[in-house]
Amino acid sequence: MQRMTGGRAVAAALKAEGIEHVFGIVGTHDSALFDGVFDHPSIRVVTVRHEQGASLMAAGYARASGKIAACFVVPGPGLTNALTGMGMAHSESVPMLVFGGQNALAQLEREGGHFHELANSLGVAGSVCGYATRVSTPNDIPKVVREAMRAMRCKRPRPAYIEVPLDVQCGEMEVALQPPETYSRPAGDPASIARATDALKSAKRPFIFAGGGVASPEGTQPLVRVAELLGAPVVTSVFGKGAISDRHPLALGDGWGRLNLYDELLAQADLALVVGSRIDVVSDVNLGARFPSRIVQVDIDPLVVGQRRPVEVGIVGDAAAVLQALAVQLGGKDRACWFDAADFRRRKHASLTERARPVLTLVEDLRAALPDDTIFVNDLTLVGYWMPLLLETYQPRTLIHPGTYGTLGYSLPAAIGAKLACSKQPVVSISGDGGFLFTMQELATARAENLDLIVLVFNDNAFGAIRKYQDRMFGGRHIGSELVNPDFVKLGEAFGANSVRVEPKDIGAAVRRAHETGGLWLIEMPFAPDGPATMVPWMP
Ligand SMILES: Cc1ncc(C[n+]2csc(CCOP(=O)(O)OP(=O)(O)O)c2C)c(N)n1
Ligand SMILES: [Mg+2]
Repeated sequence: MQRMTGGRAVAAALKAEGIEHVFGIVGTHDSALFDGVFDHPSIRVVTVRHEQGASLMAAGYARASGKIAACFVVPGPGLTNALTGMGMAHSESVPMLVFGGQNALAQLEREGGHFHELANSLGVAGSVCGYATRVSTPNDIPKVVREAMRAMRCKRPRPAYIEVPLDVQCGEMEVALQPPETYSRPAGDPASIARATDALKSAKRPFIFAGGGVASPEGTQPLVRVAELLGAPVVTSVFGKGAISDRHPLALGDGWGRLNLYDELLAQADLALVVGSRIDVVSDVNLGARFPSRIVQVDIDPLVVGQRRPVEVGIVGDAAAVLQALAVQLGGKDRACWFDAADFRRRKHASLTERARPVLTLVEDLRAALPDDTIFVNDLTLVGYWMPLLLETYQPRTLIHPGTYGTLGYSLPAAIGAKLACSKQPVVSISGDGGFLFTMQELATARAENLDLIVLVFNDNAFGAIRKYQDRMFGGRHIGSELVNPDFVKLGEAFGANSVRVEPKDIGAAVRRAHETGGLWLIEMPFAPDGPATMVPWMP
């Protein structure tokens, strides 16, 4: 037991859990939290320029590394500003630990006109969290942080929210810290694993659909092993991109099959092994309806197993652990692949060249100019929509595509978070002119943190994807979709970024130079590609 304030108890618990970054903004109602980390050199405080930036940074941080960052926000507007990034993390199944300030305990649960008052703040935060609670003494804090860590580490990851009232932040008492704990996730029930093994062995033409749950360094090796043992081609969801290297002979790429490229595979396959994917609207646009009737599904979340399609065998467990067990059970020699993956890749490339030449060239130039471990972070922009289909990736977590919550303005803050988590890897943010202006003030954060970061802004002076949507759905009646923009080069310069405007043909040279020089770069390009097929599933 040690005597300390609630603010210091939060810091001690963060240190004990190995948390290294806090994103946030100080105010009267969270200053004691910030003060608590003052004496902890292992915890870096990153001051953001809007709380949406804090939570989006924490989301990008977790997507890029699997690590958990914390956020400190004031109640009321600080929390509601942060909710967008928390909603994003919820839809992406990534963790973050958000601490919200709150008025003193005696001032709660009545409309007292108190500063930053927000009715039902726990319900508000809880709607985008897997865990949300309020503490009532400093000594509650380590226990509650431990519960939140277990919720994030042992189940499907989701944001966690802990509310710390002012009198708890500032009050002192004896606090018991928690003993260290190794978090573990369920490894799957052996009987189900045995049944899945039999089903997989009986399939003649199996394929694997790998989602975000496999896109980790731990998931890659057993995924590849199972694919080789089965001779099964591997399609990934946008979130599973990189789970298998695009250089592997069994890799067919991202299955957001907007060009119906995968029809042939799906028509022939007799069993799908679906791992770590809820087969959601983003991964499902065309592919979903045509899965074979035999499905073996593995997921950490019992609600996801069988949610979209009936399954022959469902296994609730950590994707990497279950794949590891399946690899052992399958044993034996590698099977030859029943599908001509190399020929498929050639035909896919030819079809994409025909459909999307300008954007394909641009994406290939980008790829060639930067190292294999570069992390690309997309926004909801036309180039971004193409990226999962066109960009080759060689390791997990190197293409971060926004989750189904679909927050415009995601890319820059998420890229900052990714860079802070993975400082040795180059990071590229990809935005349109519209999305960039949602969160561009975080260039100040990137500067303050001295980050090497490449920010690409594709400028068509429009909410281009929506303008195209208006073309198709509303006979070209453009309303609200055309934009009057600032001068992006001057804007970047004002933030201290190296800022240039280049033509798309020069993108390779521009990013190579930015990468070699280091520092913060804003590269604007006039570019307005056609989008891939619609993102709206009900569209006729
Ligand atoms: C918070 C939020 N508001 C609105 C939208 C709707 N929306 C989706 S894409 C888009 C246009 C994005 O424009 P831009 O960033 O310039 O990219 P472009 O489509 O022009 O390539 C809009 C307004 C959204 N996804 N998120
Ligand atoms: Mg635009």
